[in-house]
Amino acid sequence: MKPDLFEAPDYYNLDELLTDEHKLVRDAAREWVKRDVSPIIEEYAQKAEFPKQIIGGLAEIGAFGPYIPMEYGGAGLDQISYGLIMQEIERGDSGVRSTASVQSSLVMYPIWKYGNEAQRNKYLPKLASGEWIGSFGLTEPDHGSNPGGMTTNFKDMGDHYLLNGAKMWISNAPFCEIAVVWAKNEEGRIHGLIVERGMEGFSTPETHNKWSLRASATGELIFDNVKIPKENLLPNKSGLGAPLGCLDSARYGIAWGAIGAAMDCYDTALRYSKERMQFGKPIGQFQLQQKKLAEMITEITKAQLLAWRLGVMRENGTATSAQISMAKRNNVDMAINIAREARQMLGGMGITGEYSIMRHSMNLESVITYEGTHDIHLLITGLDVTGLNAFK
Ligand code: TGC
Ligand code: FAD
Repeated sequence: MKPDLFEAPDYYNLDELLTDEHKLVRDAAREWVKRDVSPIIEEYAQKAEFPKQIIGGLAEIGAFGPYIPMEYGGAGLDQISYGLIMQEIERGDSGVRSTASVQSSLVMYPIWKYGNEAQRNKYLPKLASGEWIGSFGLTEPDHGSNPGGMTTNFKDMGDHYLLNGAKMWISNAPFCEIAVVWAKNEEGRIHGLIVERGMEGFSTPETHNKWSLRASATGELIFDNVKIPKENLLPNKSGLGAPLGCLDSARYGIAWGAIGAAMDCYDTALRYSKERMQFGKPIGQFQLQQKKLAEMITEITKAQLLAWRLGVMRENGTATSAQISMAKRNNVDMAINIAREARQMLGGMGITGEYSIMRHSMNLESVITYEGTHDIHLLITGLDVTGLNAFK
């Protein structure tokens, strides 16, 4: 793979909206990605393996629980810093950002928000340091966009719960130490349970043959009469709103992360357009190529503004779930379109692993599907503006 020469576009001087702390956090993550991710990521994507050696670095840049209080081992940062870290990591690879998103927003967040003090103290510091990696089990083979239909269930056996069912498409599953699993009790109410590796009847087979997110490990979570200690139930929130609340946090991070992937594609195509000569000129001198680049930087700038404003609203507690859906949907769509255009600008070279664009393009096919598909987020916006529910 070519050396990482990335220079971040900032067409509207958005750095002026950031504090010194935001810039420090972002620059540290950017440097780490250049040093520890870019040189190895293509090889790991090619061999379809998560590079476990970067887990310590992810913890050091604050990617595991950026906004979780420091008393639990988190970085104690604000929502903009969290977004900027996700942007920088996904600039390197969406699969690496996936690992950080799941750990922070889908595992640490529910333990922090819905767990008790004993659970916070037991799990959060080890998750923040990367000693333990977690996964989040919501999707099932027959229930993806409609998680409320889940059939995974647990029964109260007096001194423990008995968990049965299966989750599919679970990031980090093959090597997770713990899983936050959503299951129905005997009354059909959804609760979160912490399942630990080693519990009898719990297995995590890996999903193979993915063309997308190849540097992220995906798998199943299978529960065959797993005995769950009662203290592993998250006590402070139940119902579908509990997992959906975690998704709000992760979707917000993805809205930033997708900008990173788009910036990397744009920056690569811009540099290539000045170097690649055809018909005696750099291809960047042709109007058709300039149109592509001009549209890319316009869309990136709009996405940056959307994410920044959403971050301000997340920080002051006023962002709605529907506003998060809009940003996730818009920014991932923006990134996937830019990846496609940038790939074309590199001609044949664009399909090789010499450049990051094709990998981003394939990764974004997962990002546009997980955490709520492109169409589901459109329907959430539709419901919000009309008051009419297309899901019922
Ligand atoms: P609905 O009746 O609308 O809502 C049920 C309850 O949930 C509340 N709620 C929310 N609460 C918090 N945050 C949100 N975003 C919420 N959205 C809804 C709602 O108020 C209600 O509460 P209550 O108290 O009245 O019961 O639910 P529905 O069954 O009609 O479904 C709505 C729908 C389709 C929007 C929702 O289920 C959905 O978002 N589906 C998409 C599923 C999804 O996003 N799955 C993601 C799985 S995790 C994943 O992909 C991780 S990838 C990670 C990586 O690698 O980066
Ligand atoms: P389906 O729900 O079957 O949807 C199929 C198509 O139908 C989609 O285009 C969808 O938009 C459309 N559709 C569905 N309902 C409607 C409707 N009402 N109106 C119009 N169109 C509709 N899940 C987890 O729980 N944890 C994870 O860590 C996780 N990681 C993932 C990692 C990867 C790489 C991938 C690919 C997925 C991951 N997922 C995870 C699952 C992901 O959230 C689901 O794939 C996603 O929610 C869609 O569910 P589905 O694949 O079952 O598609």
